[in-house]
Amino acid sequence: MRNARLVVMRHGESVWTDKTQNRFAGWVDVPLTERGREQARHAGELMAAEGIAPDALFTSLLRRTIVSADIALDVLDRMWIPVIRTWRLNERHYGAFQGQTRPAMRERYGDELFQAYRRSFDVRPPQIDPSSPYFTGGDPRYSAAAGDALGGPDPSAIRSECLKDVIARLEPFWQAYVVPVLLQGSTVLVVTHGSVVRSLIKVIEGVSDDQIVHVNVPTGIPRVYDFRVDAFGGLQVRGEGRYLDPEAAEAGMAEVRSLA
Ligand code: DG2
Repeated sequence: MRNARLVVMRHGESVWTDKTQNRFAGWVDVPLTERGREQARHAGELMAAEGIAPDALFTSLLRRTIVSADIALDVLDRMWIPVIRTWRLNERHYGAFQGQTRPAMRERYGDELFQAYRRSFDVRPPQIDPSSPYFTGGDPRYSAAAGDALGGPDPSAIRSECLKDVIARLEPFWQAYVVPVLLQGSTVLVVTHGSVVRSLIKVIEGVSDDQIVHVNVPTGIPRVYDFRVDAFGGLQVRGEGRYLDPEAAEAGMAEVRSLA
């Protein structure tokens, strides 16, 4: 019987999750703040203290995950592990909210609708206009990914997503690329975004569509899942997911809630 381990982490604070900016990022490729870089270093230290040594890395195509992962792996002296980057681990496409401040969108749509756009399972924010400077449709990183063998939407045509859409585009990638590595008994590090971590929590922990609205994800704190590879070659999760620094995770969740 083999064991496997999955470590999922939202990137460190970005310049748009910083309170002074407080803008929706989605697919806009914003950098980390110095605090975000520090959070990533701390994430590496937390993993080192637990004896976690990732064998493989998965990130989105956005620099806030790429840089966070590099910083954490540098602390662990494991920058050499194989890496796959995919748009399927990108943040939820935030549609017309991309580049806008949270307070302005709350003001425009009212508390209830704003909360539904931000946290519901199946309500998409209004679509982004292709003429917007925050529309990423023409970006070469997405045209290169169009028409891959996994099916689903053409990423350069996506104009808004809800959590349900994220799960649908992530699932085939997960089955094809992440599960086989876990089945080898490896430790997999996935550095991604708030909505993708929420999607993984929902699927792995069986959180209902109604309850997932209450789940917020702190920046830069690794969340660990342990699995057993069963006799039929399936993955059985052992226990619940746990943040490596529960106190900092609680504070981070409260901070995310308070952004709006
Ligand atoms: C945030 C999530 O995602 O914002 O897209 O602005 O920082 O994990 O890439 P990130 C964004 P909220 O849904 O928490 O408002």
